[in-house]
Amino acid sequence: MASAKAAAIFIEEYGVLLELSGANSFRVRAYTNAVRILEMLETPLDALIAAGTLGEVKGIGKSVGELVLEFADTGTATAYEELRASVPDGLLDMLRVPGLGPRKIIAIREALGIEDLDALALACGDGKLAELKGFGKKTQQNILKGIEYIRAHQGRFRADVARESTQTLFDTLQALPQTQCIEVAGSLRRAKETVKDVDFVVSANEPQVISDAFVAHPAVAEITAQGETKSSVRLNNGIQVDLRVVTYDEFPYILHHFTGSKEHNVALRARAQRQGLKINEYGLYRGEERIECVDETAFFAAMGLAYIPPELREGLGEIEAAAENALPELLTAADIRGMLHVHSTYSDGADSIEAMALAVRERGYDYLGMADHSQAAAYAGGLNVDAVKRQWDEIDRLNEKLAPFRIFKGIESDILGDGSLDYTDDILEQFEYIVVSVHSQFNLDRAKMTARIIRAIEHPCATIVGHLTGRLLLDREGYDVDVDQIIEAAARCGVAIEINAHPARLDIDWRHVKKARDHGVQITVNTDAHSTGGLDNLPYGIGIARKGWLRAKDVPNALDCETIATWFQS
Ligand code: DGT
Ligand code: CA
Ligand code: ZN
Repeated sequence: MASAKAAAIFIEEYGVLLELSGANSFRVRAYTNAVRILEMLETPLDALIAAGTLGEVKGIGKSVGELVLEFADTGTATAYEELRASVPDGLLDMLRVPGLGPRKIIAIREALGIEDLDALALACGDGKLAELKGFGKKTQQNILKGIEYIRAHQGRFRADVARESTQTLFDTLQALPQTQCIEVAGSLRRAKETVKDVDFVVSANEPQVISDAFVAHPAVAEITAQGETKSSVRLNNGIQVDLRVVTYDEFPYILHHFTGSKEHNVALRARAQRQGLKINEYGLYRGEERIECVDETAFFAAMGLAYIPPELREGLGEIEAAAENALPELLTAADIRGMLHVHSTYSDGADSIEAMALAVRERGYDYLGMADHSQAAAYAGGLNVDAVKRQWDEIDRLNEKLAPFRIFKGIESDILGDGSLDYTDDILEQFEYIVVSVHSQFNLDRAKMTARIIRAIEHPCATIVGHLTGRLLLDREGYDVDVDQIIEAAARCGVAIEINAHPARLDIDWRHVKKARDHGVQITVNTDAHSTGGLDNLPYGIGIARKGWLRAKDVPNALDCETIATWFQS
């Protein structure tokens, strides 16, 4: 069994591999087209397979149909595996460089014999790439920048990758009868956007049982350290997991220690010292005597501090605030009342407006803000004015049907090169809210990019700035923009900034969120869902909101339906 989405991703990968292997573009196009068909299937894929009618779907064809069947059955396909084995790994690494697609990679390989990032970086350094037809100096410079970015972030993982790939290992340890307490610690517990490794802390009477189960787990590819209380393993995707097993009494101290951050720990130790106390991994001491703490709350209280949520433990003033009992009451997932910035099949989403609305309602929210792509976004099926009007009609019908649930008529308007928005004002004025985002011309210099976004913010119809820097974590640096000036403009114009909850974005960066909040800027937490499944990315956005010290009152989509409708109008 397989979802149409999984099959579409599989066929898309197959098409990319085929193109990298030098197949002609006519053959490749059959797969690219099939991807779109799979994404838009009206009948569930499983039903088509069960009925044996997949091959009859227009645009699928025999070879794609066979690949999908084998994929649905086994999770892969022989033809795919053979093709994958014939393409050098280095060519796939090159795909991660922004601006390099299969066609350009093939051209580089043919002209210069380059098959990996190192050789590509050398060729850029020597100016060889700029001499190729269709490349030029500017492209060469951008490719080199892209390679440097990838190298600088090697060995780190996105939070969602870390979380999902370690989940079964965690569940296995949690289910052991010998396990008393277990938590994920480290940067993942602090809701960092990327992590170097994952840290588990466990308390148990028989530590060896826990350690044995840990290293014997089927997800483990390599054991890098093995002991009764300390072990480390590497999983198949390369991520390292560290395990510490302690006694029940020691658990709160070790949990705190391995949650970090290092900066927080150092600051807390200094404070403890001033109070005549001493902290180490295993306890909190006055002289030789350990001060007993049943949990982290008691641990902080013993130092005269309010409980500090893990997301705030970055050594950025949280200890001082806890001492004055001035920590914010942080936003929680339960505070969120509606989902803004959601896509549908009108542009590049995989699900209909109704399917998205039902999925949002099912998850317990009161409203949905549609925000499909605008007309300039041809690559993403952006809506021309006719499509916009059809969508408005459909939303009116759905609102009657689904009341009191409410769908707001919004758009994700491209910010054009000069900072103007993507429809005439008479159309823009009819949307209930507008997300403004940059999706083109990423390479403007800092001053031009900043002015461009500020001009969009100053448009009276702008409501929210989408994914402020356009970064793709570990893959693409954000465009160069003066965030302080953007925050100032957003505050002045009453425009909100989004935290894009997609785990590849988490943009605006949490390091800027508190500053925005302190300037009075409202911050929406948006999933930017392109399918119903995308709605489940919300927790990553909540984590970033909490890291940015946000309270429910700072977040417009924590407002109820009527109140946010009023906020849209203001
Ligand atoms: P990362 O790099 O994403 O793995 O980030 P963390 O924070 O998970 O760092 P990690 O795994 O090296 O260490 C986990 C925690 O252990 C860290 O947040 C705080 C604590 N820790 C590690 N090294 C030190 C240190 O030198 N001093 C203190 N006070 N604490 C440390
Ligand atoms: Ca870690
Ligand atoms: Zn966007």
